[in-house]
Amino acid sequence: MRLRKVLLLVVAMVLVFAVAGCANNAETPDAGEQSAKDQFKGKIIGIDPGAGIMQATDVAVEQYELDYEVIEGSDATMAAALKQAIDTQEWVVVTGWTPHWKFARWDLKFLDDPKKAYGEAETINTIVRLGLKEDMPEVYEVCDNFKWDGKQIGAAMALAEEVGNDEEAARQWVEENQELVNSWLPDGYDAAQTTTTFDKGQVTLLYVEWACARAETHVMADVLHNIMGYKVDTLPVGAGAMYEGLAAGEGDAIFTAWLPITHADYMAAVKDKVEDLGPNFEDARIGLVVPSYVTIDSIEDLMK
Ligand code: PBE
Repeated sequence: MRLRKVLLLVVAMVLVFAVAGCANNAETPDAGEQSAKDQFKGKIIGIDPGAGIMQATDVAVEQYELDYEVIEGSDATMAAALKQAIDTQEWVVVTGWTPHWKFARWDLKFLDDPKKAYGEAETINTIVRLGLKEDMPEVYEVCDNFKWDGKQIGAAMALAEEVGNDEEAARQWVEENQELVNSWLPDGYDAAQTTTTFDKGQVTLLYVEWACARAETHVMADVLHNIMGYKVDTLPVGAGAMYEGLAAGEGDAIFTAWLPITHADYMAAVKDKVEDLGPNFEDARIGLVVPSYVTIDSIEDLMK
């Protein structure tokens, strides 16, 4: 009797597991039936918390009622997450912007933003400390003249990725773009001629480790150093420290002021203590970016 009971129990248990297993299988939908949120694993891959795009993402989460976790990281971790997902053809949604080399490397698209949580196209401006014009007129002049387009900054960013060293990549880019660099240089300088004496003074450039800012800053550092003969420090900091440092006179220039939207708060806090030299790049844009194979097209679809 006892043995039969045990056997029955075993059979019953096997049956229960089998049924549960079947039920489980039946409940797992095909990839096509999964919600967008499931496919994205409920995550938006973000960057450094100080970036304006992260504040804009908080606005987007609220406006579109997105039940997603925004993951903090950096430009580099965001690009790595993008690469990993694309390698395995999985869905991924990242905080993205242009200019950025990722659009040249992969097929990507911005999700439509009908509520304009990320604003519209804006410019990247050069901002200098007060007094630079009087103290270092040539530095002021080249900063004021600095301006390039998507192809030019795109090539500089691509070189940095390829070479793996921002300084070397900037040197190479400047050598390959002498005509444009000459249009920025004050009288008496020639992009074809580098110097070996660095006796013109010390210039400090503040930036954040965003691909575009790295390219802008190192190209200008190369021009100021190797062509114009200044000692140049390039200091990577957080976004807040970049603006505060410039306002406090700890830095001479920044080339990555996204205005009027993305850095509106940072700029408002220092606007009387710095000088805005205007755009060095037109048509910058931030938003949410996905690989083109992702079958949704709008931020509104993230909750579908
Ligand atoms: N970015 C790149 C920055 C500005 C430059 C878009 C990541 C930001 O969001 O603040």
